[in-house]
Amino acid sequence: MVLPHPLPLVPAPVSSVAREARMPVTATTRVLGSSPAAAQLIDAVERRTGIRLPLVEDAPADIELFIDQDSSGPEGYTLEVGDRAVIVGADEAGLFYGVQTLLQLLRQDDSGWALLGADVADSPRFPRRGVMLDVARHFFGVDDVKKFIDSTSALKFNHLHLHLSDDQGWRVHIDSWPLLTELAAATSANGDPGGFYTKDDYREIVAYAASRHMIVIPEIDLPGHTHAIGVAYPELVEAPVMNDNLITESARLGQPLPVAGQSYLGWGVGHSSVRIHEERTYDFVRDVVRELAEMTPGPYIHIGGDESLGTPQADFDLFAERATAIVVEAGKIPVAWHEMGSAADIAEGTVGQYWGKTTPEGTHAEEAVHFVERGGALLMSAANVTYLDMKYSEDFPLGLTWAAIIDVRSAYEWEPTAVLDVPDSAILGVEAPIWSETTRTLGEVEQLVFPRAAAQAEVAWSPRQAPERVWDSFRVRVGALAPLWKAEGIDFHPAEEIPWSAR
Ligand code: TNX
Repeated sequence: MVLPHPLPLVPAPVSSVAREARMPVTATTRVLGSSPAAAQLIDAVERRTGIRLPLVEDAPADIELFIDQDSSGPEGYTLEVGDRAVIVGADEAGLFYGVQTLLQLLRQDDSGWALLGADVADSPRFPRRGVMLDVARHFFGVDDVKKFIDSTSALKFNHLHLHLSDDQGWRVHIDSWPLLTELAAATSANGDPGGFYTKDDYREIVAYAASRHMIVIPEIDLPGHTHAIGVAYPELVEAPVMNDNLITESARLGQPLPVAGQSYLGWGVGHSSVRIHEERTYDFVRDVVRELAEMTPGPYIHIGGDESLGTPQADFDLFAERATAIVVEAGKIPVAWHEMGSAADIAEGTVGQYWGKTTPEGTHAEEAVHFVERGGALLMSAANVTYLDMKYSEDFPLGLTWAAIIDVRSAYEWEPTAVLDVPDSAILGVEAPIWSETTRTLGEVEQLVFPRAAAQAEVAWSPRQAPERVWDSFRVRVGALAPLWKAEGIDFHPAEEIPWSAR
């Protein structure tokens, strides 16, 4: 067998050396390990090959999984595949990631299924590697979200940001404000059906994500992107404020303009705001944040902050200060889109999410830097490279174009510490958002997400200086994920830039 070079691993590990021999995988290949990762390995191998590997309780086994806290840093693992395969995780997450790497080494050739021989030592570059799913513009049910968790955690993403509210709908039940889901959840963009998560649904997503080592970050977008709140509670929001772009784009797309108190079916932005000088608004924010915090074990609550185009600057800043303080009072770390960095007294420690371009425009950079001045840190979601809802090419049927047309290579070739003038230690990591204006089904989401999420996974995980961390290597390695994605039923886009492998 010709040794594939480099090994078909994405994200590229810290170090990996191919061995000559391959290890056959058959129905007698025994798995030893008491961690949930062992059962996850067995299930994934069965989905891929049809072979159900036996789980044994005593050595010797052919594939062994165990934890040794001293073996590598947090989330790290080592993996050897020779006559036997051994995965040693530094923790449960590391073991899970070792399993994901093992699954990428599993290949079929003329003599059957086998693991490519390898020595791998690995741990992440950035602690925070995220994806965001917009369930507000189009709603995605619990099963869709679970599938999204499976497919992205396999690339070693460890945070799932859920964009739970926007002008088009409110997607999570809040006991103290029940009309949100009763009156403002039924529709999506274009008048498509909506939906919402009950508290049990939300808890089910959080638990499922945790079983794949993903932390859920819930976002309630404020003070703009709040038209839906006004459908349920008109007294909380201002009348819609039109802007030129909204008017021309709505006309071009044949979409209606927002009307106070009625569900908004277009996807224009910047027209809505909660009432910043009403105390009742802060009662609302406090209740929502409290209820979300109660069912969110992760440390973060995202309170939005983007594109409040109709909100006077001083009001916006006042709101940013009060809303981030409310999150801190609820015992959570606030996360906000970078615009909230305009507020001098934004709560200390707030994490800013930068969505400007890799060459910052306007006031974006100074707003982002202010989070660091306030003892916070930054999450990089540069729109012209990480936005998964941008089209791959002008004629791609799904997606938008405002930030850029993003082919796989441009999604891959950027450096998160080179965008803003802050110390490298202020960059927590990378998040790749998928906004859902144009995607109605999870399959459509997947076409935009795969393969570009794999590019962001590598940017966030792999060492900057790794020899494989170059496009010519990445395109071959990501092409080798095709058989895995097909086995998992992921509707990836077979981009022409990538040499896709059959097996
Ligand atoms: C901008 S960037 C938005 C979203 C849209 C997205 C579409 C940011 C924080 N907000 O409201 O859905 O563009 O690409």
